[in-house]
Amino acid sequence: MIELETQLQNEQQVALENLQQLESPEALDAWKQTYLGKASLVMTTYGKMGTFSKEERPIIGRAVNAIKLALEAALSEKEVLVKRDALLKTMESERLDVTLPGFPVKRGRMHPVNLSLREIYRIFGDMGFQVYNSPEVETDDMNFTYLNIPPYHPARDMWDTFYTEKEGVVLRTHTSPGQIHAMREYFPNPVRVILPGACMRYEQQDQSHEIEFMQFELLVVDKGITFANLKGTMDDFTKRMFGAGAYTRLRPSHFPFTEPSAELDMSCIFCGGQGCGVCHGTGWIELGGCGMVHPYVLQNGGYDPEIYSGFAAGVGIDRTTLLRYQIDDIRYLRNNDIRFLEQF
Ligand code: FA5
Repeated sequence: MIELETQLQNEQQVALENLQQLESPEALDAWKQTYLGKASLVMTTYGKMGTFSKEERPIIGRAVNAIKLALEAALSEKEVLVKRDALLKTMESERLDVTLPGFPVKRGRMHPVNLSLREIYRIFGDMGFQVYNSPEVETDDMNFTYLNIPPYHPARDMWDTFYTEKEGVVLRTHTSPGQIHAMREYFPNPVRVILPGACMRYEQQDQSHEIEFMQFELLVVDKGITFANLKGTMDDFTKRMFGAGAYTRLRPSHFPFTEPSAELDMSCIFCGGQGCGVCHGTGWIELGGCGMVHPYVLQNGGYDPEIYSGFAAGVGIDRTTLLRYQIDDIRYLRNNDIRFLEQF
């Protein structure tokens, strides 16, 4: 018994001495295994308790309990120290200087077409127009038939249409179908809306033609709307957008959904109307189509053409952007070149 007690005391001394040398959590685990694990002297002594005499048992029991507690206490104290040292080491090796300047975050910016669109909203907002969004994928009826372009009518050839595999569904070729949506929603109230959005045409791409481009449509319907309202509104818009020096003219034209119809031209802002490369020597730049809403279209929107009249216009926003920023090729707008986009 004396021998076991001495053994236990030696064990404690050796264990505590060893513990002082250890520096890593892994070494502490191994130490725990050796001195407090199943095969350790402490734990095997517990296992043999039944073999000791009645007198020996309390003496050995007390001794082994005291050693176990001492080893456990020493271990947890050491664990705290090892953890703290490890933390200090990583703080030292992975030093982070929070006062260093960070990497600048690259900021995006508005696309020039959206910059133009915002300006257009602002101008027409001033005049009391509301923005009305309508679908980019349309039915054949909305894109054509209700706009007075019946099936198989040659007027459909004015637009190079993307037909989808679904019978009667097309990608809208212009924002004009929005006229029908807006009228049906507003009826019987007056309409004064701007309809912006993407249009798609199967066209040969060149300096001024894209397959996908933006238009905005204007639609005003009320009692007593005249051609003078159309002219005044478009002239005001042009001056506000391109400067007071820009003047306009309406050139007779044809659209199936307006009667009479016109093209809106603006005096060339690059040469002051003298004639230059941009206006092909004519002194005029075309902005879009317009006219008085055709009675058939008014009817399709729900309005009685005997009581109501209205005007509509459709202007290309991409081409407006080219003029505004003096960009010479429409294809720059969508080829996503950061060197181009950064300039706005
Ligand atoms: C129309 O699309 C008519 N819906 C406009 C209209 C509305 C007339 C209301 C009367 C009343 P047009 O096909 O001319 O018209 O197109 C109008 C404008 O869209 C053009 O002046 C041009 O600025 C722009 N545009 C047309 N095709 C393209 C294209 N492929 N790429 C870029 N812009 C285009």
